[in-house]
Amino acid sequence: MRLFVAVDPTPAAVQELAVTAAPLHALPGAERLRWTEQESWHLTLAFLGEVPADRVPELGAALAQTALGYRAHRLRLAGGGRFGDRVLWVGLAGQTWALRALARAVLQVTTELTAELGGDREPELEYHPHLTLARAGRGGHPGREERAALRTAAEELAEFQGVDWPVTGFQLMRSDFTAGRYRYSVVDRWTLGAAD
Ligand code: 2AM
Repeated sequence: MRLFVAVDPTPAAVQELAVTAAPLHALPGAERLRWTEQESWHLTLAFLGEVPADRVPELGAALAQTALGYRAHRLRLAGGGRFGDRVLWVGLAGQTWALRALARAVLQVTTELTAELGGDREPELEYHPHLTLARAGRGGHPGREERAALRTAAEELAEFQGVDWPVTGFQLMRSDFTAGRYRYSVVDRWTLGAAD
């Protein structure tokens, strides 16, 4: 199964972002972008790709151990930008160092497994915490209108400062491609356990 590890913003943070992002859908060309659904908004800590079901228990045990070593922290959704002409994202502010440390630890644990499995994971570039709002280009290169919509939306998001919310845990997510799109479901969830 196709797996990734993610943190979910709280419903209040999601709601606030939904209100902020709504006008962006009306930008010229925005209808050509593939907007992510509010119900699936997440911050990816690590992407694993295909993992056989029989390896999930050992992965879960390693992630449970990781969770014990890290503290709850507070983040805000803030700012925005784009990855090239492909992805519109919202950024993070607050105790991002804590999220980065957690992502590093999760990546280390998951890399041990995925390196052994091979698979379609992309080489790890610098970790850039973000929430993906929209994607451009269906298979091919994004057209001029899509690129313009992505650029304008990124500019509009630059000043966004969301409410403060707690990161209390993370989850192992499963991604299934059905009826023409990816659907996410929670495989397991762990609470951050280090004492203050
Ligand atoms: P992103 O949207 O936060 O960038 C589930 O598929 C999530 O895993 C996606 O939302 C994406 O995170 C990330 N992801 C998907 N395919 C990936 C890949 N090949 N390499 C790295 N991350 C990937």
